Amino acid sequence: MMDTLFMERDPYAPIRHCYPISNVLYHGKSEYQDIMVVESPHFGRILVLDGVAQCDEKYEFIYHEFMAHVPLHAHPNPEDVLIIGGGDGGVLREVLKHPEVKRAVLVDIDKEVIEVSKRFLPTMAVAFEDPRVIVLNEDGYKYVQDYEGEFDVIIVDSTDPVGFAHVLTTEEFFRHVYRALKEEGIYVGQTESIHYHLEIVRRIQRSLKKVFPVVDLYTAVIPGYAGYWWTMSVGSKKRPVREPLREVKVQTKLYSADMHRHAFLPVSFYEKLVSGEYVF
Ligand code: AG3
Repeated sequence: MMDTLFMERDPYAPIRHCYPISNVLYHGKSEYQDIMVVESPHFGRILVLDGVAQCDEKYEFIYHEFMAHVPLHAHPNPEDVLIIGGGDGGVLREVLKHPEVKRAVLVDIDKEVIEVSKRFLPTMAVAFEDPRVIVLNEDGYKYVQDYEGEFDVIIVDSTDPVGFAHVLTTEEFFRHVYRALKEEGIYVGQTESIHYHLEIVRRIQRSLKKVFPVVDLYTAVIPGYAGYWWTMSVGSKKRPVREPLREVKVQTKLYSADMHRHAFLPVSFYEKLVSGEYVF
């Protein structure tokens, strides 16, 4: 029997992931993007936006745990959290595991991503009804501009920083983020893979360094993203972020205090990577 194949269309990766799939559960177009949910025997359900895989049921926990728990444990008391993007609900689910969090605002421009995720990704979209959650379907770039000293942690869980999400990785945007953060605030964003997208990683790190006194980078291996060795960039207003500040009490599959430390690259390699000295 022939497999049905689903080919990713990630225009910025030099390879194309091709998934044997058993089903296309949903395919539609929102005002902003093409939305698809396909079913793979290995990965489970995969959310695909504009042809690029965003998360899959099997490995989403790795990405979502590291996006949420690293900044939340590097902060002494994260009460107010802003998530930009993240309409599938995976980061939100992890953020709400922290009892310190009093308010989690999720701003995703595309409400159809949230609706499709509630229908087809029930293990990710589990936390939208939590009373601490405020969901807004607005432009995250504009939203942050209205706030000053409002959030402890801002997590940008966007699509790739090309196309309409590009503005979420500019120096101007980071200046708005800096202003919207409280005194000890921390920003984290997903910033692509080391080998296939190094120029993007470098550009974002340079922009962050113009705005935040503490800038760092950590990584996690994400089996569903082309390039696998995925980066998360951090900007912190006050403290270094390499050590968890609080005891890890949340239930996770992979994140732990040791994994937090391990996620950060050795400083010597990190510097080579972002300075341009690391070539391959
Ligand atoms: N957001 C970032 C996905 C990046 C995938 N990029 C790629 N495969 N080239 C994921 C949303 C999950 N909450």
